[in-house]
Amino acid sequence: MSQSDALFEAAQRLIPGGVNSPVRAFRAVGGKPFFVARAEGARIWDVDGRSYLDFLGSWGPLILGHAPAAVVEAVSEAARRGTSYGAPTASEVEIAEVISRALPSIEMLRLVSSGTEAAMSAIRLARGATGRDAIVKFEGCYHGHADSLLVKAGSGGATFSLPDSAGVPPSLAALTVTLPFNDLEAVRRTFDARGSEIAAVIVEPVAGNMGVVPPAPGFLGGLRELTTRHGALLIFDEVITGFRVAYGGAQSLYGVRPDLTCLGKIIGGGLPVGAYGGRRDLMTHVSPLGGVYQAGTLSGNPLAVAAGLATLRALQDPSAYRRLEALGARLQAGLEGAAREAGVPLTVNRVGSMLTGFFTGGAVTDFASAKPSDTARYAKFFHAMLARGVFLAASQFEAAFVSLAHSEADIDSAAQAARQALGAA
Ligand code: KE4
Repeated sequence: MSQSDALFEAAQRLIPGGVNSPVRAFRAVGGKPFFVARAEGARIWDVDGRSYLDFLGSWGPLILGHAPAAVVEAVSEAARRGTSYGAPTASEVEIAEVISRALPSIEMLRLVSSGTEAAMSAIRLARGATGRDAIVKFEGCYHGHADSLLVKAGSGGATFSLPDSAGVPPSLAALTVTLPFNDLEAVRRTFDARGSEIAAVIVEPVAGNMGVVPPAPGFLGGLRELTTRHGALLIFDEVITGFRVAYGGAQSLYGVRPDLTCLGKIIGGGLPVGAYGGRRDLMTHVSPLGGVYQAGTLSGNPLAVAAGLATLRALQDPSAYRRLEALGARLQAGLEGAAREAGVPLTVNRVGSMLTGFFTGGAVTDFASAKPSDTARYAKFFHAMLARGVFLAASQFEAAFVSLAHSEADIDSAAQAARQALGAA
């Protein structure tokens, strides 16, 4: 028995599914997860000594790759001064300044410890600031596991949603409307019918959680216009896209200014950090200034902030995003070429260094067009790539990520592995 299998057996006795986050259990692709021994740069090693080129990057945070020297040094140095104080530190002011300068829509922000906390808090703030209860989200977009966001489209258009998890009260789910991503007409109809009840629209400006789906031209601008007209707030969930698709996030790439933004992943550099922020007149509703309560023992944790600051500083290098774009484009071309040679239908959606290869022939512009993807084919591809030393997301409906630690040779190796995995070589 491999070390990974032995660890997985032990883990399953104590941890649901043997993992601390469901998607790590490989349920969507079959097989058993490998257990990680260490990682460095673009590579990750399992406990049985096998190594893989890593295109998961911990689901997004590791835009610099694994264990970048600047991050390791910053965290080590911070740890020597203590790991948590429950009292404010200079580094929290510094990262707030860095984030606010990068995303000017964020005039004020609060650090939390996960993307879930960021989205949950932004929703509560939107409800508290507007005095309204209804929320609009989009099918296939994921904003963490807060009750109001674990919902699925109800039957028939703009009716309110149903719980998408046991334990979510139908009465709470009913306060969320779930609409098709990129369908501005559906949003318009919903506002015409219920505009005065809607506190906010929350959207991944580039969807990553149905696989990568870019916004249709005019979609984000249309959301901005509709929410403003009806007195609702526009929340961009940039937990993935923040500092990923551009230093200023998707809001800088598409030129649409949200009222509130959720951040996570990259701003923690691989340690637990989330943030929500936006218009000052909204953020002043947050405790202790206003009546919207939110708190956290480890919010702004000095080690996590040190990792985040070191990461954001590295991304201030103007060549960083040109390189991420070039590497992302190279990987997309490699995957498309492999599929073409093998005669396999593959639609690759990409924004910068985040991309998804959907095993379908048609365009993928929302969850309805993503769902017909051949998930069995993806599972086979995932394991064939793993066997060739390439680690992708363990689900068709997730994103792959390229980091600044990947070389052109790494990208070409992955493309060659894809040609073999798809039977083209
Ligand atoms: P966390 O609570 O997992 O830090 O963030 C929740 C979240 C919020 N918003 C967006 C757009 C997100 O993508 C996420 C989390 N992403 C998932 C996978 N795409 C994290 C992986 C996991 O659940 O283990």
